[in-house]
Amino acid sequence: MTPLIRKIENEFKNHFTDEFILVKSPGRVNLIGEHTDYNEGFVLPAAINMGIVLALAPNGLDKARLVAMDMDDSFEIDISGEIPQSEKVWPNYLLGVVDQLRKSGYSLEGFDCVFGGDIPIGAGLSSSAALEGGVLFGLATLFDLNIPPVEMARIAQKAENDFVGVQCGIMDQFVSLNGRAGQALKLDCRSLDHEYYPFNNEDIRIVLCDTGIRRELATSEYNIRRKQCEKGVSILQGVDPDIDSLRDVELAFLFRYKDKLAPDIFKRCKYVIEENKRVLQACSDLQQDDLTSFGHRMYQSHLGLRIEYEVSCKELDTLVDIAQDQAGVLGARMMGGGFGGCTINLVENEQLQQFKKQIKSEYEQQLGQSLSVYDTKVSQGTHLLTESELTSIQ
Ligand code: GAF
Repeated sequence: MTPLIRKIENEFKNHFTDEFILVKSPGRVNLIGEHTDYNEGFVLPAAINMGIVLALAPNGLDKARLVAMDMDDSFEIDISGEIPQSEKVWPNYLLGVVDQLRKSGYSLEGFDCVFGGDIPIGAGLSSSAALEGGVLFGLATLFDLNIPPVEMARIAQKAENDFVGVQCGIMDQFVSLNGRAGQALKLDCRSLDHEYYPFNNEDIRIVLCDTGIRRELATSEYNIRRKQCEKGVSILQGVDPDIDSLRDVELAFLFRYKDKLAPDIFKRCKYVIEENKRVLQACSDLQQDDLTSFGHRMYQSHLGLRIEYEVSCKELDTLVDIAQDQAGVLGARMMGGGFGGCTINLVENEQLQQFKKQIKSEYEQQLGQSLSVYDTKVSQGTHLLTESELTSIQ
């Protein structure tokens, strides 16, 4: 982060002025609770130390002037009227937020923004949510918008749904904005009630193994899974009209009406119902500091995603299989939408170096591909860079 912040500051001064605010907005891991957010279920993510840094200032014009430092690209647009989508992809993450803020009744003026980060793009670590949350938080600060935290998450999600055009749930934006250092966030994606659970055991590390695989399929299959879950709900509603989402369905009920559902719909529903339960049980594990049991649930989650929800792939399965045989690994699973990206692994500190070495070499040996491994920390959600964060880099 240190050189990154310096570069952002210099870049902002080169393009614009010497006065600006600096916002840090994190990526996220999801410990457990995958594909449950859009089913009004539970998730247990955490913000991480990899993220995006943004410098922002009002410019007194009716324009957004944007610089994407890592892409060596810039974009300028009049924001006094209706904002059109850009043909380039990256400006839409920022413009979508401006558009949503306006539609939610907040007024803002022109601004300049330079951003850059250290989150690998497309790895399932939510670089897009970090960018949306970062620009939203920055604009709320610049223009004193006073937006409650839960509404911030809704606005960022809506920017992605309506302007970027990705039908994601709310997990990524919510945790990027509201995460806390050393704590996992349990989110009820129906009510948006949330609680924090300690995740700061110094003997355990969160290690991400990045397959490097980025598949277009991820978006189309994501939308198909959403539809399949909706289909399951609509059939089950025929039996019990009080059912609003899979969150309301017990496993015994699902089995009772199995014959009404096509086999793939049944499997998707079963996975979501079981995964919701796992999240609640995993939260109890954290309260009891039982990371061994927590880790087992991660393996079960992966199995469900692989066999029943069918969003895994050879590379992710290989990584989980290798991890499972390693000393000091408590749990491992694919993370995020699936079909590529990362696995998340809970690894004992003492075995960390050995784990990294072994998983890289076995993965390369089995699949002939190289593997990137990131050792992450559970960190604070989107915030203004503090004096101490800035002085520590003088
Ligand atoms: C992606 C989406 F953006 C999230 O909302 C969530 O659905 C996740 O996939 C799967 O759990 O990250």
